Amino acid sequence: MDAEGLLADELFCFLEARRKEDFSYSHILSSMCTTPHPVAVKAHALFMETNLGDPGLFPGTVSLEDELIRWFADLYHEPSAGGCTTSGGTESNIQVLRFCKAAKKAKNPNIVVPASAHFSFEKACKMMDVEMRLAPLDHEYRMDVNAAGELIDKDTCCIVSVAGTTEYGMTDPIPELGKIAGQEDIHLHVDAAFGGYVLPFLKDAPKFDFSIPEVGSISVDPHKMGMGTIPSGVLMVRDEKVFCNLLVETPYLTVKQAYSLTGTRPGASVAAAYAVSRYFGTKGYTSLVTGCMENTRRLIEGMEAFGVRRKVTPDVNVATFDHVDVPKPWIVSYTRKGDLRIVCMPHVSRDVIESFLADFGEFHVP
Ligand code: 0PR
Repeated sequence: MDAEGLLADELFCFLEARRKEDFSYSHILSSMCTTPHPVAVKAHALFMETNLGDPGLFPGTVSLEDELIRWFADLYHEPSAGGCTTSGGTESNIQVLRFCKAAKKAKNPNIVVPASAHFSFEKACKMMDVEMRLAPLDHEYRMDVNAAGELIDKDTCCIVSVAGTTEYGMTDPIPELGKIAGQEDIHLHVDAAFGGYVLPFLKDAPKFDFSIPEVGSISVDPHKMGMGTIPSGVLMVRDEKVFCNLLVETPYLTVKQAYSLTGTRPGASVAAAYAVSRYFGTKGYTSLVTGCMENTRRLIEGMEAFGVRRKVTPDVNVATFDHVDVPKPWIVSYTRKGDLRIVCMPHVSRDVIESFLADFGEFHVP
C-alpha cells in the first residue's frame, strides 16, 4: 500500500492497460453475458449510489424494482405474481431452495433437478444440507418426466426445471412436470435465467411460465439476454407468501424486516434492467431474439455444411456440435460431455458468425 495517493490520470492509464488485457466480446462465443445496451449503462450510472438494502432511503429506485416485477408478471401471464431482484441466477436459485426447505420442514429434505441443471443448485444444496437428486435426460437433453417422478418422495421440497439449459439450450417438459408437482403438492421452480428473456418473444416456443398452473417460481437474468448490467437477476413467485419464512428483523433500517439474501443491494443494475425493458418494449426484444435465433440457425447450417453435426436443435440461442477444435482467436466452450458449445448472444452478430465460419472452414480438416 502506497502512502501517497496516485494522480487520477496516472491511475486511469494503469487501469486502462489492465482492462486491455481482458478479452473483448468481439471474439467471445462462450458467454451468456454480453455488452450491456447503452441505455442500461446510462441508467446504471444515474443510480450508481442507490442501495435497495435500505429501501426507505431510495423510494424512487424501489418503484423501478416494483415496476420491473410487474413487467415480468404480465410477460409471464400472472399479473398478481410477485418477486424481487437478486444478483443473478445463482442467488435466485439459492433463495428458492431456502424457502422450499423452510416450508417443507422435512428432516432430510431433497430436491429433484434435471441432470442439465446449472451448478448453482449443487452450491445451494451443499450450503443448505439438502440432497440433490439428478433426473436423467431424454435423447433431446430434456428432463425425463417419468424418471423425475420416480425420484420424488415425501421429503421432496422442490422440483426444478430449466427453460433454456446452460449447455444445450433446451427446455424441460414443464407442463408435464407441473402435473406431477400438482399431484404431490411440491413446489415447481423454473430456472429461466437464460430463456426467460428469449422464449416469451419467440413463436411456437415451449411453455414455461405461470400459464402452467403448478409453476410456483421463475428466475430470469437481465444480465444475460436482457442486455442489462451485471449483477442483475429477478426471482418471480406466484405467491409472495413463500418469502414469509425467510423474514428476519432489521431493526435499524428504514424497513423492519427483510427476506433478501444479500444486505446492501445495487439499485443501479435494477434501474438498468428497468430502463432496457422500457426502451425495447416487447417489440424490441422480439426483434433482438429473432435475430439471435436466425444467427443460431445460420451457424448450425454453416457448421453442418463443413460436416460438423449439431447435437440437437435448440429452443434458445445456444448451438452445440460434435467435438471439434476451433481456430484462434475464437473463444468457445465445451459441455460436460465434450460437445462444442456456442452461445449466439446479441454481440455474436451475423457478421461475427460469417467471420467465424470463414475462419473455421480454413482451419477445419474433415
Ligand atoms: N441458471 C442457468 C440456466 C444458467 O445458465 C446460469 C448461468 C445460472 C443459473 C447462474 O447464473 P449466474 O451466473 O448469474 O449466477 N449460466 C452461465 C454459466 O455458468 C453464466 C456465464 C456467463 C458463464 C458468462 C460464463 C460466462 O462467460 O455457464
